Amino acid sequence: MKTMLQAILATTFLAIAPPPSPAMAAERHIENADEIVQQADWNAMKTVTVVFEEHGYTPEELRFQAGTAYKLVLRNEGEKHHYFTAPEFFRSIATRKAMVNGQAEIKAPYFKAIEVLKEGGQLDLYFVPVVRGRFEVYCTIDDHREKGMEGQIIVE
Ligand SMILES: [Cu+2]
Repeated sequence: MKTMLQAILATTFLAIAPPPSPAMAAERHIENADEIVQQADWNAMKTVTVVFEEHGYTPEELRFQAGTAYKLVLRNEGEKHHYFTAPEFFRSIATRKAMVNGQAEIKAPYFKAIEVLKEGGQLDLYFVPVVRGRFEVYCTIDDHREKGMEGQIIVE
């Protein structure tokens, strides 16, 4: 099963060297994303949590392994609403679904930005990183980014 996934990944972007910069990342979502999601080992899924506060993400730097299944927990513990805006990153991954507090499940090929509401809002994103590289994430509300609400996402 894993070999199959590696084969699928190899036909996508992983064979490209050096890793693409964010500007070179796909303008559309990963074409065989459904296949990548189906072949991934979800029993071995890793959970990564990012906490939003005024004005920053903790941790500031996220690292993922291409081909591994992840649940990315986005939790806003701040007093304001905040965005997790990362269009290049979202287009570079195979998205399985987003879940909101176990009450709603959203299936979409990819997202551009996710707003998590203040004082405890949470969204869980299930995905498989595909394209290796470095991507930015930032908050687009008011001057939050200038105040430090930005981070790096590294896919190895
Ligand atoms: Cu913000």
